[in-house]
Amino acid sequence: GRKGHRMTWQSYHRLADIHGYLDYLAQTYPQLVSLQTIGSSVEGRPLKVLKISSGSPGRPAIWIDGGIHAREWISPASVTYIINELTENQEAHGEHVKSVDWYILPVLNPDGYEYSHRVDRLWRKNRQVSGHCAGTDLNRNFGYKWGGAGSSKEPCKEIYAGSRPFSEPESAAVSNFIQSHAGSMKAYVSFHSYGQYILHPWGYVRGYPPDHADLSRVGHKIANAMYQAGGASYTVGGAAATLYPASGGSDDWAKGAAGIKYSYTIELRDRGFFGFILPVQYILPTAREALAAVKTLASEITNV
Ligand code: ING
Ligand code: ZN
Repeated sequence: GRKGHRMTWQSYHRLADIHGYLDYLAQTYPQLVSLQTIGSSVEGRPLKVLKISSGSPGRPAIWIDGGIHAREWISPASVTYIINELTENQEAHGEHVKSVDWYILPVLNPDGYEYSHRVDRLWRKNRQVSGHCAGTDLNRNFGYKWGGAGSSKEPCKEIYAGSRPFSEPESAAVSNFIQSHAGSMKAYVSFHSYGQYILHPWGYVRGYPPDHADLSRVGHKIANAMYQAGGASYTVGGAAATLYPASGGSDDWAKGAAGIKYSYTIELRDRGFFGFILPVQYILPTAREALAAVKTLASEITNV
C-alpha cells in the first residue's frame, strides 16, 4: 500500500502483516531501527526482534515481548503500537525514550498465534507435539523454579510446562538473547491479557524478591500512567499473591535468573466481559495504556 505496510490498529492482524511491518521499519529507518531473527519456532517461523536505538552502545535497555499466549491478540496489537509510536512518532515521546535501547519481540509464539487465527481462536500454547497432544505453555517453560506450583507435566493440559526447562525453541531463543545482553537490560515487560493487572515476581510462590518495595513503587507509577493514558484501572501485585501461583514464567526467570531488576507481566484489558475476544474498538485505548507503561519504565531506569 501507500504506506509500505499493511499494519493498522483498527483490526487484529495476521503474522505476515506484523512481520511485514517490522521489515518496513527496518528499511525505512536504518539509523534508528534494526531487525534480528533470534531463532525459529517449532514450525520454523522466525522470531523477529526489533531494536530501536538512537545512540551509542552502553545505554540502558528494555526488553518487551508480546504474544507468548496465542489467543491474547491485544498483546501483539499493543506491542506493535508501541513500536509505531517509538519510530514513526518518536518526537512526541520525550528524551528518556531516546535514551533507552529497546528490544521488542511482538509475537513470541508465532505458531500459536497463526493457529488461533486459522483453527482455534482460544488456543494458548505453542504447537510442539507431545504424544497425542499439542502445545507447551511457553509461560511455564522458562528455567527458573521450572515445574513447580501452577504448572503441569501433562502435555494435554493448558499449563503444560514442557519436557524440561527451555525445551521449546521460542523460550530458549528469548533466554539466550536476553542473557547475551544481560549487562544492559534494566527492565523486562511481557504483555498478556486479560484482567488489568501489573504483576511482578514471584509467580512460583506467594512471596516477594528482596527489592519488592521498588517493584511495587514502580508498578504503581505504571498503573497511574496507564490510567491517565487510557482510563482503565490496573491492579498491582505479586503474580502468585494477586492472581495464582505459576512456575516457569518469563518474568520470574528475568528477575531470578537473568538478574533484571524491573520485571513485569502486564495483563491488558479487559476485566473479563469480553476476555480474550476483545473487540477492535478497544485496541487503541489499550495500546495507549501499554505505551504509557513502558514509557514510565524508561523514565524510571534513566532518571530523566
Ligand atoms: N496469565 C498469566 C499466565 O501465564 C501469570 C499469569 C503471569 C502467571 C505472570 C505467572 C507469572 O497464566 C495469562 N493470562 O496468561
Ligand atoms: Zn497469557
